[in-house]
Amino acid sequence: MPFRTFSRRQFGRIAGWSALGMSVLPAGSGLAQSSRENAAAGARNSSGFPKGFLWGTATSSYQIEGAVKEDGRGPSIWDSFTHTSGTISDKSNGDIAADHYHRYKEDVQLMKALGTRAYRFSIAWPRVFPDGVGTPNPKGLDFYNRLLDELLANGIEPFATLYHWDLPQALQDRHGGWTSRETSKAFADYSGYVAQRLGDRVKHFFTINECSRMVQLGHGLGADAPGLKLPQAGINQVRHNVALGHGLAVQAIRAHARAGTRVGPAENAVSCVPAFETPANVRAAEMATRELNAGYLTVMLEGKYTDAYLTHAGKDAPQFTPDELRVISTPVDFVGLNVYTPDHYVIAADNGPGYTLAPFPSSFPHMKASWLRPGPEAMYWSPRNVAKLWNVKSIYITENGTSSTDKPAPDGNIYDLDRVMYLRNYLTQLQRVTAEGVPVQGYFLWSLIDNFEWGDGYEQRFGIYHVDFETRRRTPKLSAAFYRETIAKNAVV
Ligand code: PNW
Repeated sequence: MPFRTFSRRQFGRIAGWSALGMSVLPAGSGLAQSSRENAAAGARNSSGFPKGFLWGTATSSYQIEGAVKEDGRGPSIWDSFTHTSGTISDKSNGDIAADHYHRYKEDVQLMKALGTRAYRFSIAWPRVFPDGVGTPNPKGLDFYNRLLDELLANGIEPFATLYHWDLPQALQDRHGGWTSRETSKAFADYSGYVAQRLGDRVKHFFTINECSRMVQLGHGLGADAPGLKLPQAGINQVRHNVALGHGLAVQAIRAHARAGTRVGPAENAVSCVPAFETPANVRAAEMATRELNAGYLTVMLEGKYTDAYLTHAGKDAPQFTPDELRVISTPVDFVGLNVYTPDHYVIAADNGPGYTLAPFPSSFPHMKASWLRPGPEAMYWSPRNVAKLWNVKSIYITENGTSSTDKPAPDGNIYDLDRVMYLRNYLTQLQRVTAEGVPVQGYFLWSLIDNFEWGDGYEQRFGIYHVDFETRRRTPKLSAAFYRETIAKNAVV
C-alpha cells in the first residue's frame, strides 16, 4: 500500500514538488497516519467519496510509449498516419513520445507518489501480434509483464485497455481494417490471447476505447488514423463491426481469462445534460442519451439498434444478423465512461423525439482545447443516465481531465489553476452522484503525464505531470498536488 510506505517528504523529493512547500511536515509524521485521519474526515464530511473508492490515472500505449520499432513491434495505423504529411498540427509523431517504454519504473513511482491505487493503460496490439494475427511476439508481451509486476509491487492495480486505436497496419492493408468483420474477429483472437497470458495479474479489462471517436474521426472525418472519409453507409458498417469486435472480445476474454476477471467497454458516451433540472428535462436527457448512443452503448447493452437509428440510417443502415446483435450485447461486468464535456444540454419538447438539443452560444466557455467546454454536470448525468437507462451496476470513470497552457512560472512551477478548477468542479459532481448511490466505483484521471495528443501532437498537454519533450523529464504540476490531496482525504479539496 503506497500510504504505508510513502511519506510526504519522499513525495517532495521524488516528484520535485518541494518548492511549493508541499513536502514539509513535522518529523515522523508519515503520510500513512495523516491519510487515515483524512479518510475518516472525508467519510464524515459531505464532500467525501465512498469508502474504498478507487482513484487512478489513465494513459494509452501510442500516446506515451515510444519505442515504435523496438523488440519486434509491428507498425500500427497511427505510425503510418503520423508519418503522412498534413495529418498532425505540429508535424510530430509518437516515435519517442514520453519514452514510457524505457521509463515505466519512474512513471510507476509518479503514480505511487500521488497515492493512486489503480492505473488504466492500454496494450499495443502490434507489440503482441506484429502482423495483427498469427505468431505472437513474446518480447512485445514481455514489456507488459514487466509493467504489471512493477505496478503490483507498488500496490497499484492494473486496468488494461485492449484497444486504444493502434491497429496493426497489416490488418488495414489486408482487410481494410474495421471496414471488415475480419478485423473484429482478429481483435477477439488477440484479446483472448492477452487475457490468457496476463489474466493472472489483470482482473479488469476494457475492450475498446471510445468506439465513437475512432468511428467518426478515423473513418468519417479522416482526422484520426486510418484517415478515411467513408460515405455514410461505410461509416455505419464500421460502427457495427467495431461493436461486434467488442462483443467477440468480451466472449474471448471470458473463455481465456481466470474466473472472476471483469470486462467492459470504455466509451466516450454522448453526454446529455438536462438544461436545468425539471422532471421533463431529466426524462428528455435520458431519451436523448439512449438515441444518441444507439450504435454504441445502446446496442451493446440492449442488443438492438433503436427504431429511430435504423429509420434515420435508411438505405445506409449497417448489415447485421440477429446472431451478431446477440454477440454485441454479451453481458458486461461494468461500463467505463470517458467524461470530458457535456455534448448536449437537453430541453423537453413536444416534437417527434420528445426533446430539443440546445445549440451552444458562441460565448460558451471552453478550456484550452476548443472542443472541451466545461460542464461539470456531465460528470453527474453521464453515469446517472447510464445506470438508470440500462440498470448498470458498476461504472468506472475511465477518463476525465483537460489540457492547459502549462507554462512554467518564473519559479519553475506550473500553476495549472484552470486544470485544478476544472477537476475540482467535475469531482464535486462525481461526489454528488456517488452520494446518491449511483454505482461509480473508481475514477481514472486523464492523464498521468503529458503525451502525444493525436492530431494535436504535443500542443495539447493533458498530464498532471509535465513532460519536457527534449529531456523527457517529468515534473509535477499544481494539479498533481491537488489530486494527491483529494486522494488522501477521499474528498474534494
Ligand atoms: C480522449 N470530444 O479523446 C481519448 O481517449 C484520449 O486518447 C485523448 O488523449 C483524450 O480523450 C483527450 O483528448 C477525446 O470531442 C477526444 O468530446 C475528443 C473528445 C472526447 C475524448
